[in-house]
Amino acid sequence: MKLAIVCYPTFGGSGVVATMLGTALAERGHEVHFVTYKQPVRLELLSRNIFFHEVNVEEYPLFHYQPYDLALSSKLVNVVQEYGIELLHVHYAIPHAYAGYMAQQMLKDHGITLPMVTTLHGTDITLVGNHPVYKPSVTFSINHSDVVTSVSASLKNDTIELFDITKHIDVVPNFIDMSQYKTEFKDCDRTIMAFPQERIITHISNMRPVKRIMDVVKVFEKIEKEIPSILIMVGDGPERFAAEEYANKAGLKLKIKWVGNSTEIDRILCFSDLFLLPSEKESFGLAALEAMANRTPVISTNTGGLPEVNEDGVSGFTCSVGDIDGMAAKAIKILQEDHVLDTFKNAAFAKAEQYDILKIIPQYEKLYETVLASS
Ligand code: GMT
Repeated sequence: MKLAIVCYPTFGGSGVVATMLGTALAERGHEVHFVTYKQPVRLELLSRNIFFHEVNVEEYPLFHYQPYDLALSSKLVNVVQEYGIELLHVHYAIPHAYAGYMAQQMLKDHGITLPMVTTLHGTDITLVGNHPVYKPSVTFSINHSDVVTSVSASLKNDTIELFDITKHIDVVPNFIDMSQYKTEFKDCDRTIMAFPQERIITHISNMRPVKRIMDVVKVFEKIEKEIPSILIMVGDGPERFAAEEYANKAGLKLKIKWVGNSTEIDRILCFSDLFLLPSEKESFGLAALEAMANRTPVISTNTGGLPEVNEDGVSGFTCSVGDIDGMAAKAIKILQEDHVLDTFKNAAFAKAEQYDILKIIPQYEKLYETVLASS
């Protein structure tokens, strides 16, 4: 089938999921057109089935805010007509589902019916979409999508609780391509980062307030007092400066490596012993899944969809938001002895296998087929 995928092209989880989905669909023979304002960071264009269409927003002095949703819906109308697109899959409701709905309406004037699948990712529901400024538009675009999916059962419940939803929501969890993790990385050399006696702890995020990266540093501060270890902080964002400043004052300058945004996530995770994700809210926690696929156990909070991904006492532990002592104690329990760490590493990998792309992609394909058959 020919489908258009709309997503954010940045380092956020929704863009990563959309890119992995589109790439996997292209490998399975579908023609996939990405429509967004920049080439998605993880998108490799070298496939005869993958196309990228850039949305350009014309700057005009009259506009205080440039109308991206207008430019996106116009681009969709053009791409759909030019390439004979049969289905639209938008990732992250704001403003993608809204722009998609507008494109659907415009295409009707050309005699074209374009079914739209909307995937809810998290902050489009729990943080941003829920704000009164956006709520009516988000509610409308969810209710007027042909199919709605959410990445966890928890996010589905949040959506039903927070919005006046008349549409059925299918839970299709995020996924990972486990075939990439069945063999050891040849260059997975931990000695480039740490001394042999040190454990390697990692955190990856966009370092927005919801990620609570100060908690990461504070948990690490406690672990480091008991177990020789280093912390690798991957990503960048508004909370980084304060956390870095705190860490330096706490005497952790040489123990924490702030590496910024990275395209080498798997390379870093493959030599990590523990992943910390103390988020305030997380609809799924894709970074935790990536860690687990790399045999890295996870200490996370028990909020949102995290307990669905990180099984407490199996792939790691889950604690209450802000429970720094609890998270540090559980981390020490995992890291103290090699045989315990090995058990958690193996269990984390086994849990990640439940989310193998081969199990999830057919769920999307089935939804596509059903909606195409009924439109
Ligand atoms: O919070 C982020 O890292 C970005 C955000 C996004 O939409 O790009 O992530 C959300 O979607 C991810 C992919 O489905 C989920 O794994 C994240 O849990 C979710 N973030 C939140 O709910 C805070």
